[in-house]
Amino acid sequence: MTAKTALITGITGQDGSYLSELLLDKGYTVHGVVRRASTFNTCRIDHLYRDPHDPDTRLFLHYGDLTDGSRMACLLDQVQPDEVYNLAAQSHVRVSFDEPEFTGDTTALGTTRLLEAIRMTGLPCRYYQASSSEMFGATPPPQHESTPFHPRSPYGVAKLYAYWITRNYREAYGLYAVNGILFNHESPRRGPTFVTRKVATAATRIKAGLQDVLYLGNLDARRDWGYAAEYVEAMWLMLQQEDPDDYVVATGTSYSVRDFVEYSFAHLDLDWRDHVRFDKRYLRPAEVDDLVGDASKAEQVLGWRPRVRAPELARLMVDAELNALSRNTGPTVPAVPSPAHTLASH
Ligand code: NAP
Ligand code: G4F
Repeated sequence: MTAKTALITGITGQDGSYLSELLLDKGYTVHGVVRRASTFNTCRIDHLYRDPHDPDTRLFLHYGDLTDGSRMACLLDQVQPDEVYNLAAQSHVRVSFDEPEFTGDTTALGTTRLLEAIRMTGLPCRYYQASSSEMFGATPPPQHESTPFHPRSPYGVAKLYAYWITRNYREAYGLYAVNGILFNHESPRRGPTFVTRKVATAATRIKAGLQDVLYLGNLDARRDWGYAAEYVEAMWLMLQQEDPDDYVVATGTSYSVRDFVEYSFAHLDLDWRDHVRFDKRYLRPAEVDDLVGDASKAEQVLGWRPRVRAPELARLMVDAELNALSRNTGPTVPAVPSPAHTLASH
């Protein structure tokens, strides 16, 4: 157990929820940055909520936004974290073509705002940047730490800026700052418009007779899909090393979207060809055709290895959807008091 304190941006997202669980299990006090919304947006971390009046509470939430640098500086000063995990981003590749300016502001410049806030407050904290395999884009696989970048979306370009500004603050100011270059990682907590979750949800609803058809875009794209709950361990390990460095985190395997669809439907004894239809609205102006990560550096230095691969991931996600459907609730919405109520009283 540790008495360390961590600050997580993007705590309400898929990875933020798994990372919070991991750090709380390790004895950390965890502070999360939550965007103000007109509805509660904490469903992925509701199960971690404890009444803040309870002296044993170790999870605290604060309103903040990566587009507001002075707020980030205030929070750092208030929280005095040992470790900062920057997971916040406009993270949807297709949406980044519709909102390139917002994506750049949040995903690229938001990183500079946070790093600059760390530099200005002079905190001796360690910094994790959520970099992405989207930065490799058009460069053929396998992709590793020295593979040239060729992003194919405003999101990929914004993440590449964030990657380089992180390296720049490490080189220029001696900050302990690392890039985790994570390949696609999924889970039952994945956002509903990413392809794996969209498929798992729809296949389960089709099996239950609640819908007939699933509309998808490019089925030929290939991804290196891993399990999010395993990937947050790699994030933590990166910040426990003596020296800061950058690491690829991946399974080293590649499957097409079609493969993932087939595994998901077959798990329910369904033939996907009877239900999946094409809709061009889900195509991107430029596609990333094939991602396969070489994570041998992470294995050698961090001792990190993936266990779950796409076929098992598909089954795991469908099982979670079945379970949620039988309880008549989303898999990420447990019926416990919400930390959003604490925020709402601020
Ligand atoms: P996610 O589920 O989309 O979560 C993104 C988080 O960022 C949410 O908590 C979101 O808040 C928050 N956020 C968005 N804009 C913000 C802003 N302007 N200020 C503060 N917070 C903001 O993403 P994820 O899958 O957990 O991924 C975590 C990080 O890793 C992201 O940076 C993503 O780009 C990167 N990444 C993901 C993968 C992957 O396969 N999952 C792979 C490589 C890299 P709301 O809940 O309010 O929307
Ligand atoms: O699930 P996706 O939207 O994920 P994508 O674009 O690979 O991005 C994810 O992984 C990145 C890491 O490489 C992260 F950095 C990023 O934040 C995000 O988490 O799409 C996967 C593939 C694409 O090739 C897309 O064209 O699935 C294809 N696809 C086909 N039909 C679809 C659909 N994608 C979505 N979202 N919806 C469809 O209907």
